[in-house]
Amino acid sequence: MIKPDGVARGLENEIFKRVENAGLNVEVRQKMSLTAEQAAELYKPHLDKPFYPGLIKFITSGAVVACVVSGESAIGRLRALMGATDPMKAEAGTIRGDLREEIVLSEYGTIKNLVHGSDSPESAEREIAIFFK
Ligand code: FUP
Repeated sequence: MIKPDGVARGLENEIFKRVENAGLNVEVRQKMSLTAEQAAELYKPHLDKPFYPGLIKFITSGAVVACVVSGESAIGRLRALMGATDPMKAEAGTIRGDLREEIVLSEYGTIKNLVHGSDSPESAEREIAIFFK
């Protein structure tokens, strides 16, 4: 998923280019605004975290692009391409490292890191069902 900061900054094509150049396939892409219910479901694993309320506000603050990405070892390779959660720690050559803003904290106190990627086949299945009925 391209998050609201990536969409607002017009980085969709740049991000898709990087994903496809890495040999992964973007099978489905759809721009949408997440409902409060979708956001809560997506970030259910973070319900107890102090940053959870801000995360929900941030992710519903603008359009996102939900995607289904496929390919050999797609999850691990996409996450490597995304870089570390904190863009200030993300290496050069990664999406978060190369495309980060000077200030990576959102007005909601959460990290603006441009993209989200499922971290396991189980979470991919769970998350795809949130976006695509
Ligand atoms: P990731 O798997 O890299 O997307 O990161 P996490 O699942 O650990 O975190 C989900 C989102 O919560 C991150 F993308 C950004 C946000 N977050 C914060 O805002 N502050 C934190 O300290 C940790 C995560």
